[in-house]
Amino acid sequence: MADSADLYRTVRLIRRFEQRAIEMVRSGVIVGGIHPYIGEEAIAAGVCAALRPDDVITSTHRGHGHVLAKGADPVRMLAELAGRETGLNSGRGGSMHAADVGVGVYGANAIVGASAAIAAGAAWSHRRAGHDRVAVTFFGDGAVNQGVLLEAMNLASLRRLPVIFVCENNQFATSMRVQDTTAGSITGRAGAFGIPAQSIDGMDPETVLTAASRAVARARAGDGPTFLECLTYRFDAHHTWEYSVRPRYRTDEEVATGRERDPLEIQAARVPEAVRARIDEEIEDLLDQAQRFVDASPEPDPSGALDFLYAGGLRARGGTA
Ligand SMILES: Cc1ncc(C[n+]2csc(CCOP(=O)(O)OP(=O)(O)O)c2C)c(N)n1
Repeated sequence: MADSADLYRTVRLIRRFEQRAIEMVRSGVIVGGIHPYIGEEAIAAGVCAALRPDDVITSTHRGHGHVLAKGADPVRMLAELAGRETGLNSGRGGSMHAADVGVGVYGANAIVGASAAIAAGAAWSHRRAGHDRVAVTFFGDGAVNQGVLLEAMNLASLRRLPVIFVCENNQFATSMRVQDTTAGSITGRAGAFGIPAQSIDGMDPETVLTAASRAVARARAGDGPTFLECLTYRFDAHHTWEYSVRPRYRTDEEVATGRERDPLEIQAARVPEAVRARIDEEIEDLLDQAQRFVDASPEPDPSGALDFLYAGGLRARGGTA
């Protein structure tokens, strides 16, 4: 079981990774921008701490935190964001489609809600193979009205699949407030399928870990899915594109209030200062190493742009096959 220092390490790694990635967006090393996970780190850290290495997750467009918390290499993840050959997916996945099957990351996913069906499928295959591996799917409040998520919940409940549905309710889908998009309640959707659901404080890593551990135990025992609505707040932009466009969908005062409870500070208060200092230093060293790795890594060769698209291979136009 993860202790307080382990959780602090994960929250801190995600926070600093995201801050470095934002700097690299600003300097043009990461092209196309990112969806920062700053403020929501407790959810990835707490849920993934409840999992075994052979359990799997599926993620979202805001997925860096999930990928890191499940154990992907931050160095190769940063190279992936920068589109380098040395990245987790040879630079082809990028920010919104990073995957690392070896550590159970069955992909971030830019299609809102879609990764739930992948998690349900993974859980079903585990069950059929006689394994007790669990699948977690992360998604935002914006996904709760997507048909594919509701279909995945129905299937998971019907077949008692070992899936945990983790809704990261940060109160916004891009610039739309959840109360302007969602009739009824989020947990009520799970109730309609007979899935036990709980609304929890998604800013506290230990609260998330406790709830996720219960859900994992239930899934592993064959008792089926659980739904966790984690109440959280996005501290930064929906997407780094907002830095230049500056849409006004929430006031500065509202953001300041939302940032008052910071998962990093909540977890830091539980860890002795000397331990924190050592962890912080290790993370800065690791991220320095990651940035040097990115700088030294080649850009992909354009002639390979179509590699990996089809199992049978496909050549660029003008090719011979
Ligand atoms: C099916 C689909 N519709 C629309 C979009 C465009 N889109 C990208 S992110 C986003 C908002 C998602 O909000 P939420 O699920 O709450 O996640 P958050 O961004 O708050 O983490 C939308 C609508 C998309 N990627 N996929």
